[in-house]
Parts: sequence; structure tokens; C-alpha cells
Amino acid sequence: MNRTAKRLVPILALFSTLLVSTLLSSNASGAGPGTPNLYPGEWLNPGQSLVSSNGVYSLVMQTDGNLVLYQSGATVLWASPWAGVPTVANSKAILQTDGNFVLYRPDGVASYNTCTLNWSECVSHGQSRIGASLTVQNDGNVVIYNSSGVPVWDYRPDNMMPTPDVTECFDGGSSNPSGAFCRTDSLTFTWFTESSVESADRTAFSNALATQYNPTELTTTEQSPGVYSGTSETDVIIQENSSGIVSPTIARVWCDDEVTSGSDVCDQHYLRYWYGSDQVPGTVMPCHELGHSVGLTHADDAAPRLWKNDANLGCMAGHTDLRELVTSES
Ligand SMILES: [Ca+2]
Ligand SMILES: [Ca+2]
Ligand SMILES: [Ca+2]
Ligand SMILES: [Zn+2]
Repeated sequence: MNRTAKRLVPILALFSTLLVSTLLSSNASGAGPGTPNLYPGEWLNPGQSLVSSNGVYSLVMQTDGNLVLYQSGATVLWASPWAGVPTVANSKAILQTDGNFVLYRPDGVASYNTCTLNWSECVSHGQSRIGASLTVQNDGNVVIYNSSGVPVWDYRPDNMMPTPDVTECFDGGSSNPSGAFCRTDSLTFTWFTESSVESADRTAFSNALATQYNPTELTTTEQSPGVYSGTSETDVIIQENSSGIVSPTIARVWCDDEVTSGSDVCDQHYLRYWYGSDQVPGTVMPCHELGHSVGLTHADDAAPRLWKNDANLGCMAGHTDLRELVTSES
């Protein structure tokens, strides 16, 4: 803050809250619309935007209600996802004084939030994720930092292992689901369902691969019969049995053949599921567990850590990390 701004502070205190926020939103303070930064208590009205200091990236609160990150004013890099509540025109985006960044519709309904506040659902590994600033950076990222300068949200979280919180990758062997999942070694991803997987179950896995993974960098192909060793092992072997699956867990994914010891990469994963009473897996479980078999982690293991239901996670959302459960129960 420069000397002029410091002198302004006592004067500002005489004015209304609205006027204070309007003045704080000017370029002179380095925060608010037209600048790269938003601080707690500041917001973007419809049509207003934050702009990176190099002028390349802008986060626009569009009048149609979508919050959109643009590169050079034209290329859309990100738009706030719908999390069950439709966005409507004339919404505004506020970094609340509690740290949470929220999109509010004109009817007061929140259509999106980053879960960066002190609420049990938003605490990760016992660590607070309270937002203290939001910045549109010159590298094109939009980051919410806490008061210690640690990133607690960005629009492109990385949940592919290894992340700072998931570095272990080890073989459980072919029959014991005690190993950890790793990153797959192949973008040409092959899968095989053993005879324990009934026809309807196999279809559920096939659909998940076709609709959730084939549009990605992966090319998924069924390999039958499965290959269990050697240089062309099937990337994931899917089986249905109860061994090592302890309720409430319904599935485990683990590495059988790490590419080289100490690497983060696995040549072959096993995916084992068991519901207790038989049922067709539906859509979420196959998508989620296949995600682990290519190396995708839960919210708490993403970088930065995310709310367990962050919409960016797709079918990897909705799960609290096991280590968090252990922490909260001890
Ligand atoms: Ca093997
Ligand atoms: Ca492989
Ligand atoms: Ca079944
Ligand atoms: Zn999981």
C-alpha cells in the first residue's frame, strides 16, 4: 500500500461499507475488478473481471451468470462448473470474509463455491483451507491462497499420482489388495474382466471406459483373455470377490507389477469389488475405481487439496481420504 492509500484509510472509515468496497476495488489498491486480485469482502458484479498483471488472462463474471477464465480475451480456459444448481444471469462472485469464494444468483442461491472456509467438510488432513486472496496469475492459473501463502484452490487441480501427498506406489502381488494404486504405464489402456464379473457388471465397466475415459488421452481396449505377466500385460484385471474387501469398502485397486521398484508407474493393476449382496455396479463405482487404476487420487490427495465434492473431480469426488478418517477417529 502506498502512502496515499494509507492516508485514505481514516477517511474511508467515515463512509458507508459500500463506498469502502468500491474504493478498495479500484486499481490504486491492487485489488478488485480490473486488477489481478480479490481479497475477502470484495466481489465481481455482472460484467466485471479480474485481469492478470500481464494483461493476458481475465476472469470474467459474465452477465449470463457464468464465471469464465479467458486467455487473450478469446480462448476459454475454464468456466465455473455447475454443481447441481444451475447458474442464472446477473450472478455475482464474492470472496467472502470467511474465505469462501462463492457465486451467488440474484435469488441468493449459491451456484458454486470453492469450499475454502473453516467448515468441517472443507478441512483436509486436519488443515484449514481458509482463503485469504484470489489471484489471476501471469501463468494463467487462478489460485486461492490462505493467509500463509499456501495454495488451497485452483481451477486446474492435479489429482494424478504422484502428488505431494501420494508418493507411495508398491506391489500388493496378484492376490492381496494391500498394495497401493499407481499411475498406469500406458496410454493405450487395456482391460480384462475375469469370469467372476457377470455380463451386466462387465457392461458397466465397458460403459465407464467408453464414456469417461475414451474421450481423454487414454485409448481403452478390451483384451481377452487377460495377460497376467510378461511384456504385454493387461493394464487392469477386474474381478469380483470378497477377499480383502472389508465393509464399508466396496472395492480396492492395487498395483501388481510396478514398472521398476521405486517408480510411480505400474504395468498392471487389479480392481476387485464386492457389494456383499450382488448388484450391478451402475456408473459411478466403475468410473471411480478405473480412475484409481490409471492413477487418479481423491480430493485430499490432489494438489492443491480439494473439497471432497469439488466438481473438477468428476467421478473421483465424494470420497474422504482414508487417512482423514483415521485422523478424525483417533
Ligand atoms: Ca501381473
Ligand atoms: Ca501395462
Ligand atoms: Ca456382480
Ligand atoms: Zn476411491
